[in-house]
Amino acid sequence: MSHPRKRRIQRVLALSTAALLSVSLFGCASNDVGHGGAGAADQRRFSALTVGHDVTEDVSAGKKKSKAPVVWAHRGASKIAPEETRAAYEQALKDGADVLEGDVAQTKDGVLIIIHDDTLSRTTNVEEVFPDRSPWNVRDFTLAEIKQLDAGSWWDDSYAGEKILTLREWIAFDNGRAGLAPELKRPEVYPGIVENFAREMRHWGYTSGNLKAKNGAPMIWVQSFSEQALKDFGALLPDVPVFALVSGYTYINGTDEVLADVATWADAIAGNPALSRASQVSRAKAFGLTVIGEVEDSPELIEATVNQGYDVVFTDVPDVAKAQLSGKNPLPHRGAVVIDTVLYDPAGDDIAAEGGEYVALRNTSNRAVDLSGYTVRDFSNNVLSVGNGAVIEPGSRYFIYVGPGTDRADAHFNGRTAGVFNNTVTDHAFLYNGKGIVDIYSYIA
Ligand SMILES: [Ca+2]
Ligand SMILES: [Ca+2]
Repeated sequence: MSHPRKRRIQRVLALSTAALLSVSLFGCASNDVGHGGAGAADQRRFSALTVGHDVTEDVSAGKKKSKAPVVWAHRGASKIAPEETRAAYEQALKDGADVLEGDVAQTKDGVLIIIHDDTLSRTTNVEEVFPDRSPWNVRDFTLAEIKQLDAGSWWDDSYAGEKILTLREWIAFDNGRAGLAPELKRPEVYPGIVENFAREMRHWGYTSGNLKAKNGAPMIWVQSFSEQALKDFGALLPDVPVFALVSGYTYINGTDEVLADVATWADAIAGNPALSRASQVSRAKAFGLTVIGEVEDSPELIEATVNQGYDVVFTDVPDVAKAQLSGKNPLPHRGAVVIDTVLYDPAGDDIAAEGGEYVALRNTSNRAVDLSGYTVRDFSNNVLSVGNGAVIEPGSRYFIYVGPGTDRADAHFNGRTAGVFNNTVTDHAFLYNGKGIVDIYSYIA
């Protein structure tokens, strides 16, 4: 019995050698989304199969059409509401996300739940509720204990009472409205997670790449950083498309041999649009792989992702991505104050008295702006305050330091003891006022 993925790659190799195979050979093929190839001669099939839907870019200018990438909401709308809660996923649906992403972990009593970190500390009040249970690893708590935790207050008091969802609650909540992209966490941490998860997929009937959500997106993509987990899962449910997260630039920057190998056991690879080039994206597609961007959040980086030809925009801010893709204003709350720069890797230590990491804001107007109510968050949702009563002068900059120091007319110090901005690959900073996100700054370290 031939493995579907192996069959797929054989087809793709045949395509690349037999230069001009009739498009119609594949054009009306089955809708096996997850195994969609994308050789140059295979474009029509790819368009029909991969995710995409046509958007009209400019009707008045003459019905110019192009395929829009699918938008995956990373941990839900995770820069508006607490990540991986019902609130974040509800917001993502409201924002038009095609696919909801969530991380699958396993409780002490073997229940699959949706949480990103290996510990409960960052995104719940576990340290208050269970003060003696350090280091608060997810795997050391039962579901009943985890359900006692508040998974919303850490983000904002208005989300108090949000709970960590079980995988079943997550799937039932979605109810097929959007596609789902569950990420399997490491089997070394959660023994048996792959088999447990495969049982759940069978329970829901999510056993095929042919399934579509009500919004037209592929119903199910399974992803993992663990190659072994994906191979083991593929052996159990070979028709469910899998996405190899491993090292977002490795595969797309790999040799032809590397891509040919990964295509035998995975249907999609990640790329980092801040580092990749369009030719690398198209090359990976020629191996039959769907190419998914690493998390991209600023309108500029989302635009780059689209222009490089990625199949999926994977983002914390599905509202921004959807607006950017449809030619609307991606940041409708944007005002006079913007993020000018992020000093993520200062000379010397990241944290130093009166120095170190900072975010510089810039006032693009000719009037002073009161910064009351403004905050900055980093990619990991650490919050930086701007300082009570701070004012940014006309045309001037104002510095938000991460570490300790004495506030000045043009600077506020947050007194943190560790840096928050990544010194490697891509990272993002978000500026909020009372209305929402007013600017997003993505950088390549
Ligand atoms: Ca994830
Ligand atoms: Ca740093």
